[in-house]
Amino acid sequence: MPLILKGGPIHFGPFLVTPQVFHQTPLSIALVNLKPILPGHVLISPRRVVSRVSDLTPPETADLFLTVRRVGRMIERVYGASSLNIAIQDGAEAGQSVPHVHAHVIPRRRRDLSTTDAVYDLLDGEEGDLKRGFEGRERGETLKVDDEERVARGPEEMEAEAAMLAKEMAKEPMD
Ligand code: AMW
Repeated sequence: MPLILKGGPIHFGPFLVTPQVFHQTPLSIALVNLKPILPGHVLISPRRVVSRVSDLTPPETADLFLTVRRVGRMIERVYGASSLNIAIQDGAEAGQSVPHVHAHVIPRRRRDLSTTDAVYDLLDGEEGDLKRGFEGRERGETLKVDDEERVARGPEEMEAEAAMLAKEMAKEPMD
């Protein structure tokens, strides 16, 4: 069943992601990832499409991190994790591929990757594309997203995960 959301279409950078959104506040959105590094890897963004953390207003900045905190707590519980990576690549040279501020929230378990810090290489893998994407955009090309090694998920899988996570968010305390 499609997730019904009030308030019209929601964009993540140039992408329409309304069916992938599992939580929203007046200023922030949380969506499932097209190419998660690990199961439960989600993204939190300001609702407004701006590239850099410095573009955010103070209320957007506060709301973004409050949303990261609440969503992170839920993700850790639902995916049976005991830690989280919370990461923002703020600008192309820092590895940002989608020019819309987003915090990665990645649930972590003991020995889930070859090394604990391998997650940074995997995030880094995304950034190669992001840089190419920005450079292409400057040349007037369509924005390319993501490394080609990880497989993009289909809309049905992402919608099902978003519906499951929306239900789990409803169980979270308000604070
Ligand atoms: W960056 O390298 O900009 O810090 O991260 C971009 C993230 O956005 C990656 O995790 C990538 O998988 C994800 N992504 C790219 N396109 C979409 C999309 N259409 N919907 C959801 N996530 C996406």
